[in-house]
Formats: sequence, structure tokens, C-alpha cells
Amino acid sequence: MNLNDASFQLSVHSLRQLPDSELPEIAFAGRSNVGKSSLLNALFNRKSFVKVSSRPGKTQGLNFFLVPGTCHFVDLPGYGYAKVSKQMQAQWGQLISAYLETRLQLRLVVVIMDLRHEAKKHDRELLLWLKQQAIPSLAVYTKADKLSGNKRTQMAATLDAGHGLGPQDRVIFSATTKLGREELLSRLELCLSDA
Ligand SMILES: Nc1nc2c(ncn2[C@@H]2O[C@H](COP(=O)(O)OP(=O)(O)O)[C@@H](O)[C@H]2O)c(=O)[nH]1
Ligand SMILES: [Mg+2]
Repeated sequence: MNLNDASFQLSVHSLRQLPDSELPEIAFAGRSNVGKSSLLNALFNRKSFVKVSSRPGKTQGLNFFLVPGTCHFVDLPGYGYAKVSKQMQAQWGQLISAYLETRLQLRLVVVIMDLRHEAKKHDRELLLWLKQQAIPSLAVYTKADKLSGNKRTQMAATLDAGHGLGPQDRVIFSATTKLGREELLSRLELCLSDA
């Protein structure tokens, strides 16, 4: 997948604004501050293509990035930030779940988690919900550079157990060292090539 010509396309705040395009889409989800923007920048090989959050939990839309002729990457708003009101969280949830449930060209949801943290309820619920909706998902355990090799393996196993995942269901990643970048890209390519 050639990400050199990727560009930001639009920010969607209601279903009506979704781009009128049949390109396949890969969505990226995760708790606020998990490292989603950094992961996207690492994939795009650019330093600050996607804004790394100075203000976590700020209202934002679904951000569409075009990989010309290939797909859209869709950066979903981060979830679970405590300072956002319950009502606002519910509204975000509605837009996101409506998008995930109805978007025919959605091929995969990448669910990003922090390798240092044990399995979180919200992530587990999201993975379960995606499974129930028959929406393919791939877990990414990021910030791996913050742990030593042994600890990495240990935490990955803890997260696998907590989410009912196997080693083939997730990629260990670091935006800082680019660990896992090639593996993640080949997983994305694979899912785009499955018709
Ligand atoms: N060491 C390290 N820090 C990271 C990594 N990914 C993100 N961060 C840091 O975590 C914070 C949140 O990152 P950001 O990408 O904005 O998270 P987002 O809210 O999920 O988009 C920032 O301070 C990043 O520099 C990583 O792989 N390794
Ligand atoms: Mg972000």
C-alpha cells in the first residue's frame, strides 16, 4: 500500500456528510490518548499529519484520509475521556455506531490499546459489539517501546486473555520505533484484498 500520496479529506459530523465514494474504508478506534493519531502518523510516515492531541477529548468528527485509488482511513473520535459529558459521549457513540453499522464499504476496524494497561471494559465491549455486528476487527497493542521485551510478551498475553484474542488477532506496535508498522500494513493490505 502506497501511503505517500495520502491526504486529509474531510471531517464528518453527521451521516449525511459521509463521502460519496465506494472505496473500501478502514476505521481506527481507541480510547482518547491511547496513541491513535501517533499510530496514523507512523503509518503515513509523517511527523504531524494527524494532530497529536494537546487537548484530549475535544469534540471531533470522523476524519477521512484518502489513500488514492486504494482506500480511506477513518480516524474515529477517541472514546472514554472523563472530561467529556455523558450526553456528549452518547452523541458521539450514536454517530460512530451508526457509521459502523451502516457503512457498506467498511472492511476493518483497528482497535488500538495501550500495551501497558490491562484489558479495559470499553475496549472489550467494542470488540464484542463488532463481533456481534460481524464487522472484522484487528487489535493493535501500542506504545510497546515503553516496555522491555519480556514485559511486552507478558502484557500482550494478559491483554489477549482479557479480550479473548490470540496472537494472530493483534499486532504489537510502537509509533516511536515503528515496531509492527510493516506487519500492520500487510494486515491492512490483506483485508483490502479479500473481496
Ligand atoms: N513512547 C510512546 N509514546 C506514544 C506512542 N504513541 C503515542 N504516544 C504518546 O501518547 C500521547 C497521546 O498520543 P496521541 O497520538 O495524541 O493519542 P490519541 O489521543 O489516541 O490520538 C502523546 O503524548 C504521544 O506522544 C508510542 O508508540 N510510544
Ligand atoms: Mg488523536
